[in-house]
Amino acid sequence: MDDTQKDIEEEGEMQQTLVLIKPDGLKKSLTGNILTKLSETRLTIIGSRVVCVSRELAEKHYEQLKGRPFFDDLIVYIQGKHHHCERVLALVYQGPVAIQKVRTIAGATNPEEAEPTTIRGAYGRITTKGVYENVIHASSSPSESEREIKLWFKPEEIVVPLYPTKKVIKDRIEITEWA
Ligand code: FUP
Repeated sequence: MDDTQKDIEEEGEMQQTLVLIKPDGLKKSLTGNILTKLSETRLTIIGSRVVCVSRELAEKHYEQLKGRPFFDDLIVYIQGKHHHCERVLALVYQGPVAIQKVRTIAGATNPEEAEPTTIRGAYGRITTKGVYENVIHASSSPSESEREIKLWFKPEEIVVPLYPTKKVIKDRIEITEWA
């Protein structure tokens, strides 16, 4: 039995999870603190990107929340428009029971209800408009993590093979290369 199989037997199902360090986390220079906290999970980072979030990407990411009263503010927030910092750091973590491990360290959605030692408890706040600026997103289930990872990452941006891929030849597509 190799080490990975041993981990799965001892610790549970091998999973991937999408983590977003949201614009408030970047603006407040919390990236290092958040990554240090997440390293307590002993999970492996298998992908990372700094992303300028378009409205389309934001709406697809939060598609299940469409229609909720806070939806429009949430889309503006995740695009960084509240923080003059239109960036999100997207990461994929992998390891046994990754989804629950990251959500436990992230804490409750509402930063006021989150344990003070969690990321959201320590660094989150609720704006006067009632939007939870909770610093971090973490996938909630295996089906959501697959949907979200495919939304935020291309296959070649993840360092291990995760999901089935296909080869397509795209004609007349303009790409930008280093000059
Ligand atoms: P979570 O899985 O913990 O990120 O929680 P949800 O998917 O329910 O919520 C997604 C985001 O919506 C939260 F990160 C913050 C925002 N939200 C609010 O602003 N107000 C609410 O009442 C609920 C969620």
